[in-house]
Amino acid sequence: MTSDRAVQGLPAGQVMAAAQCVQYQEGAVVSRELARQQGGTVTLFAFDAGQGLSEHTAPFDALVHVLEGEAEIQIDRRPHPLRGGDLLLMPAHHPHAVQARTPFKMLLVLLRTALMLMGLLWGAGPATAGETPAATSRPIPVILDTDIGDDIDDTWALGLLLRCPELDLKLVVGDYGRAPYRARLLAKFLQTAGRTDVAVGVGQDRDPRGDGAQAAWVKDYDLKSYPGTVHADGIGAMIDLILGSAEPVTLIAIGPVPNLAAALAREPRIAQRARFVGMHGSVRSGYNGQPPPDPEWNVKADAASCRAVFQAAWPMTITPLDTCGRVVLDGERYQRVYRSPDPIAAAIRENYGHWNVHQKGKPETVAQRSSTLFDTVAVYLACRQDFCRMETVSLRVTDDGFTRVDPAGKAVSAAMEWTHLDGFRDWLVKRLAGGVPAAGIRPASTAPVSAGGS
Ligand SMILES: [Ca+2]
Repeated sequence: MTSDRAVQGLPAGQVMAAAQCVQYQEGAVVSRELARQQGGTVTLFAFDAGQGLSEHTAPFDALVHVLEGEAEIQIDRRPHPLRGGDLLLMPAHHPHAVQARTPFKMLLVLLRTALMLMGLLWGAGPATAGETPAATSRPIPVILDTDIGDDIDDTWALGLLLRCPELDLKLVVGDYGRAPYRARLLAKFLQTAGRTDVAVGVGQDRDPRGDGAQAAWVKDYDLKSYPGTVHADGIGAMIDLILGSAEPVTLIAIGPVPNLAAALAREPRIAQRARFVGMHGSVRSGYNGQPPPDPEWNVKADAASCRAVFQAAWPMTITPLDTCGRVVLDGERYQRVYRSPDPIAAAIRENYGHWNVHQKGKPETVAQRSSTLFDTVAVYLACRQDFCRMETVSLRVTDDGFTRVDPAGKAVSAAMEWTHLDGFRDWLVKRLAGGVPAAGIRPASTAPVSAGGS
């Protein structure tokens, strides 16, 4: 349901106490979006004492109005103490971080300029409530670290990533063993998608386990035939790309993370130059969508590596099972992808078929519905976060693969629940069915359009 009013959830013509519109939650950052228009958003935040938002950069100006409490906001690492009544402008493209000294509430006004343009140009359609492209005018450089070839959702996530013009995929690296098999899958998929500009990195193979469920799709594919670059040392390629990039790289991780732990051990400086977005953990809900949490596979498979990644200084955003475990496509939405002539959709469909045979699934399933598409949510979070409620939670990785809430743990921004799951499904389908040009194919003109023109 969409309202014509840009301001959701507030009665019109009624005076409200701003600070009463959002409530504190122990050990958490709670946010409530009050308004969303093409020109920007207005959001209320309530931070418990000690909570914060780790350093990040936004492509637009943001105005903070403190309602109550005390906080420190850093802009370009320079601290600014703030208390109730204060205003502060956080300029676009300058890294900033928020830390609550006491329980603290603020109103945040994001001022977009020509950002909507991108969604319109790329056929994403006009924004509806809960759907505004959080796209930057320049695509974000991305590395994908993936255990593609085990569960099938990595293949869907790679297809989605190639359909996100907000993201500029530079390098894909297979993680968690089966290195030659994963590299061949990645190379053939990229070649099929016409994206051989993307480099393939071979991950470490300390636990070779042969081929997996999609082996039939690459049985005749020779990695030497890939027209693009293949890095035998995928970990070194990640390090070089992160340290050599003029702007921060987004690392999207959708599998167990031994490569990333190895990269951090080899070159700790990468944590200062990249942000991590991952499909990891289980905070309140487990695999069945209910409490208690479970040891999630990407954490449990190599908890020591995951802990090293959580201890690094980079800002982290995750989709735990709480949100990603709920994404399945079926019905008309699924049919739009299943029947699409788009080469990426076709490659996903073929791989899903091979995977289903290997898993001894019912043959008719492939024509009816997807499996759970956990990893697609990490790709989504790398470019926008408006269909779910984000919460800053402090998490500790345990030896048995849990991500436990612990004030001494790593503060991560986690997608804790869907506010508009159908909106996400529609967005996913629109991209996977081929409604948006592949990233890397630019429209003829990307000249800025005045805000009034869109
Ligand atoms: Ca995966």
